[in-house]
Amino acid sequence: MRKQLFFNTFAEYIKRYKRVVILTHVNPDGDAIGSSMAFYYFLTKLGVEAKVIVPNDFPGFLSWMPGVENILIFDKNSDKGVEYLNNAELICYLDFNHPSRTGLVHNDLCHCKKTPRLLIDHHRDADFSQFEMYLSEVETSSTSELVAELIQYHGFDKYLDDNIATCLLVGIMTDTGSFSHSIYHPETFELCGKMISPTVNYQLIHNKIYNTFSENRLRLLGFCISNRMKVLNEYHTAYIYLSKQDLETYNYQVGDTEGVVNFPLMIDDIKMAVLITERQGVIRFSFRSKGDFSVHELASAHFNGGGHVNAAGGTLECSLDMAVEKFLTILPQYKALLSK
Ligand SMILES: [Mn+2]
Repeated sequence: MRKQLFFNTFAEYIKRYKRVVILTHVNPDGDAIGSSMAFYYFLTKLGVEAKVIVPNDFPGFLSWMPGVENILIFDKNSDKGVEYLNNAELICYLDFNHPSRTGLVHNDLCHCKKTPRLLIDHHRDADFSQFEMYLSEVETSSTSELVAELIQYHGFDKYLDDNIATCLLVGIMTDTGSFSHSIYHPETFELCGKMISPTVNYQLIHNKIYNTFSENRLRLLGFCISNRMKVLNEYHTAYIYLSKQDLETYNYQVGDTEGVVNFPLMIDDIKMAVLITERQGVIRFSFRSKGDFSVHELASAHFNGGGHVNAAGGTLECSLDMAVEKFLTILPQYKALLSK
């Protein structure tokens, strides 16, 4: 569906539904929470009753954001979550496009297959046949930017307030690494410029997101770089691996490894950075790249994942050692692309 058509028809469309659920992906990040909350506020202003569901808890650095106390965290309160899903007349997917990205919600989502779906997302490979309405733009910084555009279309003067602006700025800021990547057009900056105001202070928001580490989190970052980073100059690649034991040593809290994967890219000539983490029963991969090397291709071909050209994720069910081994085994086939 074309963007303009989505914008033109949205207000009339959404008012047909009385009970709407806004759902985002597992391990929600700044864009997931920011876009979902801004969309929630917008729907409320349009007179549409909405509930926001996240599959599991969000990291502490997002806990100050407006309205997040009303988010239903599914794995803490699944009875209520199931009730919301079953009562919903419309389910909106924000910042993901496949039900498998919803963790524990997935199963219950399958039970309400007949409920219409709406999509607002910037990830690849969406199957549009499952959506009644969709806004899917791969070449956009974030889902928050899409929600910002939607609200701007209906009139910032009428609908933008400090809560919405704050949520959207968090989403765009975090998905672009503070405006350092994934920006495809100048409108990203223009939109942000319009959302900053005397009462929406960008510097303050930035501080709340990035400068609120615990001591343990900063020490874990130092440990990752000093003790757990391997640089493979031949492949212009660096990776960091973390065992469960490592995480326990630093009293790991949700979100503590957020951003760690970006650090190896600070090395000149490193084109791909990888964070390999041992989690409950699975090994999680996080990929980042500079330039046109697609970590999405690599993650979807070998690690049951995907994402964007410069940022992707994946998982393997095996030991940490085997996961590292597997990564090292597939690397040679990308040597030419990484050397470009
Ligand atoms: Mn996003």
